[in-house]
Amino acid sequence: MELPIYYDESEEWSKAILLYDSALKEMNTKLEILNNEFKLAHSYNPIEHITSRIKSPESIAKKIRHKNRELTIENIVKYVNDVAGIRVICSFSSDIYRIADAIAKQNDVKVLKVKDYIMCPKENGYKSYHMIVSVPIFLSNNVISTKVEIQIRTIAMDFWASLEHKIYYKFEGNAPERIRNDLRECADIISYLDVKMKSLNEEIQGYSKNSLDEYKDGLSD
Ligand code: 0O2
Repeated sequence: MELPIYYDESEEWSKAILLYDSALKEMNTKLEILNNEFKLAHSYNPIEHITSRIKSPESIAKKIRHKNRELTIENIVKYVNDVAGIRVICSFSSDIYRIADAIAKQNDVKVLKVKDYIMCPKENGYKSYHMIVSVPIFLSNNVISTKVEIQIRTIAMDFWASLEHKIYYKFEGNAPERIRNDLRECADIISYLDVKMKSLNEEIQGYSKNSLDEYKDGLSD
């Protein structure tokens, strides 16, 4: 990993990366367990898929500069909350809060910050639920609390965010007004789609085995 930091700090940086990587592993396991438990209880997977990443050195350096901080490991650990990032993609919007609550309730997880861009979407239309948490990482001689950013969103929100991200980079943050308006319109369509899909799913879940059999009998009459 090439980060323009002082050469004599590189061992320290390797240790930081080990901690971030371990924190991602911990969170991945926690989320997988929750997904399996929900599947057993509700017969469907609330989590569609999970991705995780360690932030690129360029991106870390850019964020530190943006925060007007000197590029030191101490500042990165203190001020860059998303060096370790995990993205949880859910099928339905109701699953987002279920997952977030279940994570927040775990004794070893400390919620440091929440940004609910679903209740309060960004001006551009961005929707997602963000949590900064810390988890303990057990090393041979000590335990170190390590930060992870968790982004939780629906498939539809993720679809929108990936296109917006591409557009943002293509135009270096200055997309033409017509494109920005179209994106906001798409954000509204996506919100409508999420509401519709959620109520359809609730309706399907409402069918018990008996009422399904009655429905099928009615079709064959
Ligand atoms: P990348 O390349 O995805 O890593 P903080 O110090 O935590 O309070 P920060 O990091 O600005 O401040 O917090 P915020 O708003 O929670 O944003 C963190 C991440 O959310 C971003 O990381 C993006 O991944 C995502 N995000 C936030 N706003 C938008 C948006 O308008 N559009 C899209 N597509 N994604 C967004 P990075 O580091 O900016 O980028």
